Amino acid sequence: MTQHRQLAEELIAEAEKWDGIRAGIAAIDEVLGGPSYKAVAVGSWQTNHSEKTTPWLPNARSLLVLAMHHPEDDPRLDWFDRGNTAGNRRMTKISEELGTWLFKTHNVRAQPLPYHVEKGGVYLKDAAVFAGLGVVGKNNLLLDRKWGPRVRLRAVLIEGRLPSGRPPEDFQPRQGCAMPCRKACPENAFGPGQYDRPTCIQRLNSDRDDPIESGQKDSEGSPILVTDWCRRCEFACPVGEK
Ligand code: B12
Repeated sequence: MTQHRQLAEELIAEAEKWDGIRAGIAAIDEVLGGPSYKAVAVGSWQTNHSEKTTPWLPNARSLLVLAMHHPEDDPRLDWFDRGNTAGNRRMTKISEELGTWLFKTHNVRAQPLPYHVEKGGVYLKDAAVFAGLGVVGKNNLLLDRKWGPRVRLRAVLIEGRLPSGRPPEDFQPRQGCAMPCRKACPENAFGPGQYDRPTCIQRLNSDRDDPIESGQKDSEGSPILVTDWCRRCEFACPVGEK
């Protein structure tokens, strides 16, 4: 086994020690040449996500891609509160700890990337496909081999070039799919035959305008309100564990 292959395997194993995490390696060049970078995004999505833009680590050629299980019965991971979600905070912590481990054990640098592409992140579904974690389904979501669409994704830049995964050929959930996601969408965002971004944005904007009570109170005793984003196209999908 080459040194690089061994490092990649150790890094993936270290990431998968965390509960509910699957990991893979993608080549940056493949991700930057992927379909999302070629697509023209219609409709504008504004967020107040609190993240800093940082320049990319020089000489990084690989991405560690993390998929975190986001079960249906733990909606809190997705609740948007004070500039972030609990799920994103957990993934940032895991990414940082893996970066520290990699430097300490192998003297290789790593850089956790922001969530948003505009702030220096990458298109994460493409990254997950090229890392071999799954495929993009009819609901326009990454279908992880184990958990289907019920995952949240993150990427960490890795110095140097590690051997990467491949889009899985033996996992083809799209074949013969009856597309229940398309009927489940409350906005009929798949009405035109494929995912319509402006229609979906409309729905998520209305979720934001209509926050729910989190069950927690702030220091003054007032209920903390959070955004509970729509997940119907995830929940309707028969692929993977709930
Ligand atoms: C902006 C954004 C939004 C916007 C716009 C979404 C959009 N798709 O355009 C809004 C707010 C509407 C939104 C909605 C949702 N989002 Co969103 N979103 C993002 C974000 C930040 C960027 C996505 C983007 O702009 N893509 C570019 C547009 C042009 O392309 P696209 O529609 O995604 O389609 C591309 C891919 O499907 C890809 N693709 C298709 N087939 C194939 C095949 C191969 C081989 C490859 C390599 C690629 C590929 O190419 C398409 C373009 O041609 C990502 C995080 C990130 N950094 O990637 C999260 C992300 C995609 N969202 C996520 C989620 C969960 C959601 C929602 C369910 C809401 C929620 N509860 O969070 C819905 C689902 C909508 C849907 N069915 O697609 C998750 C997806 C997890 C997963 N399993 O895939 C991500 C990865 C964030 C995360 N927390 O992990 N989102």
